[in-house]
Amino acid sequence: MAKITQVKVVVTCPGRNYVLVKIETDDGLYGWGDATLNGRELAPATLIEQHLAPLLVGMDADRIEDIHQYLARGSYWRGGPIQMTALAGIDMALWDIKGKRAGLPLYSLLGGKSREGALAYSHASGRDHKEVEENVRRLMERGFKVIRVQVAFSGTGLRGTYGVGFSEREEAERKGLPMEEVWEPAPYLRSVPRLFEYLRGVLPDDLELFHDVHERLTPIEAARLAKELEPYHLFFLEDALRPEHPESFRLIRQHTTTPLAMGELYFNLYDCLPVITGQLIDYIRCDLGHCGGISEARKIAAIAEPFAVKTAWHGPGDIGPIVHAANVHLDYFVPNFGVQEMVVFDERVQEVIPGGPTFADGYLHVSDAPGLGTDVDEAKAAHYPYQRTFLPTTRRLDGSVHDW
Ligand code: KDG
Ligand code: MG
Repeated sequence: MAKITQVKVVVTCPGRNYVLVKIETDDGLYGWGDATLNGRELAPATLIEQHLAPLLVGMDADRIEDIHQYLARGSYWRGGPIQMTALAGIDMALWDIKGKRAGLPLYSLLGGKSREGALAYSHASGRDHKEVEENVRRLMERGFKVIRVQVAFSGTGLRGTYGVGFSEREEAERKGLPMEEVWEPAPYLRSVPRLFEYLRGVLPDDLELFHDVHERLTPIEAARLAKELEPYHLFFLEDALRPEHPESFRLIRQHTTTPLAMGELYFNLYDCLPVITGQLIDYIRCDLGHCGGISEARKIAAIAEPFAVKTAWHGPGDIGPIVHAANVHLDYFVPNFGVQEMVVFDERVQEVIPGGPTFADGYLHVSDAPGLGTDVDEAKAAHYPYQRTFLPTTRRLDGSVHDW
């Protein structure tokens, strides 16, 4: 028995906001988790501080699954990004403590290594084909074997598209309010196959490429895109549909063999079930920091295994090094691992949250340190107070709201 004595939330902004959860036990140990929800950071932070911390103090930190069930089901109000992000932060901190008590890295507690490193991907984008190619080549030089590519609609007059940044002038104009993309399906659907046609003509065959739709298409548009991309053999087509439409993946499947990935807007294993058990996707890519943490993700991976669905956990910069470390620990263990998204964190982030995964020759690694191997420098975190920021939003040419 290791009684929880304190649950503390640290919100810090070393370049971007992170919500960090520290749990301490009466045997002198502590663990850190990450409960960051991009653009809504104070919601999970407040939930933990005001509602969950008082429940946790006095509980046995060793009983992670029981605590998980208690917070996920016992509260009546269940699921959704805010609650499952808060739960993820707590869950990771508890696994960190369990690892420290056992003197074992998390991957060892899960069942041990199935591989020596986690195949990783990064992002290349650009205003036109040439710029995307140059950015892909930069990543290849650093050792990447799998690369996500996104391109702006050059020449259409439309502003912004997912994965291609805004100019500093455009950002300054918004004065801290959400950036607004203007997006239309027709030019988008023309631009993506043209990008792949170009890249496949100039890049080596063994380089794996893919694209993130970011849940913007209707089922029939997604089927058309996946079909037109088939000759370019994508590693996968990411998040083609909104999470509300799991059954619509069947339509895409009926038209193409392009592999499909989905999941960063699924918040627990029940959200994932239809696409996994229906074999409607090939990669499940939940966010460990938003789907209830390691406890939920390891079940999702286990359910996916017999349905030939591999894992590709979400790994953008808006979740911190603690979640990225949890990702790679699971990647080491999970037999049906596929690929791992990664970012290189700003030096300030690495100073505040040391011990995250390291990258070498296309693969990610975690250390053998007990628990997750990550830590938080609370004094340094205090130098970077929270700053309100928003995710961008998207409108169509007629001014109506579209999914970002
Ligand atoms: O906060 C939103 C981001 O996490 C998301 O836009 C990143 O789609 C994403 C990805 O695949 O990394
Ligand atoms: Mg994505």
